[in-house]
Amino acid sequence: MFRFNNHLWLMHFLITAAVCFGIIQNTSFARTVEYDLTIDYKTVRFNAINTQAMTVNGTLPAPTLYFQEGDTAHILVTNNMDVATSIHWHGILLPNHQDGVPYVNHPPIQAGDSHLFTFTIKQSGTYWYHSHTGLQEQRGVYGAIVISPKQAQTVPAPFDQEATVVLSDWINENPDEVLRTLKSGSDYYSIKKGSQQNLLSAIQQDGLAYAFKQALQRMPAMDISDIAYDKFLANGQPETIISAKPGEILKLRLVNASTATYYTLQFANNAMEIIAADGMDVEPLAINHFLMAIAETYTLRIKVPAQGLFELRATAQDGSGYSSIWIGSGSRVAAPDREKPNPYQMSMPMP
Ligand SMILES: [Cu+2]
Repeated sequence: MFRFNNHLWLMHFLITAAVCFGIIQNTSFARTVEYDLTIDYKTVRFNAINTQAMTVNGTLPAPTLYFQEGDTAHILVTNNMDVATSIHWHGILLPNHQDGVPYVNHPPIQAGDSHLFTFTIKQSGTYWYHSHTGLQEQRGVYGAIVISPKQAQTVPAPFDQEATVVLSDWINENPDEVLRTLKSGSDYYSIKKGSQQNLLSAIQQDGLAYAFKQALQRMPAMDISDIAYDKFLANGQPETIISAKPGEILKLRLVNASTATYYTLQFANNAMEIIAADGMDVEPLAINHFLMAIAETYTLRIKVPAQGLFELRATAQDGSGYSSIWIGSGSRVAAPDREKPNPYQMSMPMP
């Protein structure tokens, strides 16, 4: 009898403990993080002309969404435009029907409608989100997603601060018009950025043999980027500043949300370290410069080398322009200009 009572007491204790532990777990870990994202038109002026962008909550890029691994995301996307839209969560592990690609995962978000996305955050790192409808991404519907690991942390040692920069390309012309021009096979954009290929430029750039071979094969002139962009942007501006003291160590998350631009990243004349790529931590790699493809994310460890404002320059691969991230304080130390690629050597073997 005594033994039986003792057993019951033990059961009661274990159940109570399990329930309490569950409650504690719920309150300390399983947070629900809510975001309201409204997509609407906005007039912007990047290059002397007012043009119509599509923005999320009125900003370009869209607001950075912060989560912690284990959170439940509740993201309400409202479409205030007069055309359908969508948001795709790029690189996020989630159930297929939450992935946001119209006609693949669920119907588009129609004009005036809202859609609530709900999913559990199962990873950490740097990711991004963007419209998956028509050419809306080119118009400004993109933003970063930053997920911290499960252990609660703000800026982890040995970093003194953390920043996120979204790189993008901007053209004043309506992207649908751009696509029409490209499909017509016109030289319009190569003329606009001065990269058109003809007999004279072939002679000047030592590319006569290459141009002759291309002509024989009836191949049109190739360029690294088909489009002549009006501006390259870092967090929605040609340049952005991250204030830091000499010796400080910065964790810099980069997202390439461009539609058609790869960038070469170079930090003045200093080394930097890649510590994560596409959300995954990697063995730290010290590097002088690197090429960043469309839709990639990288996390860099950057030490402010001395007194000065040092330029981390993102140069478009075709050499047609760049955006700048200035890091530090004081007088400016620019990154060196990169040599423009020779369009007559693009099919040469790599050195
Ligand atoms: Cu994507």
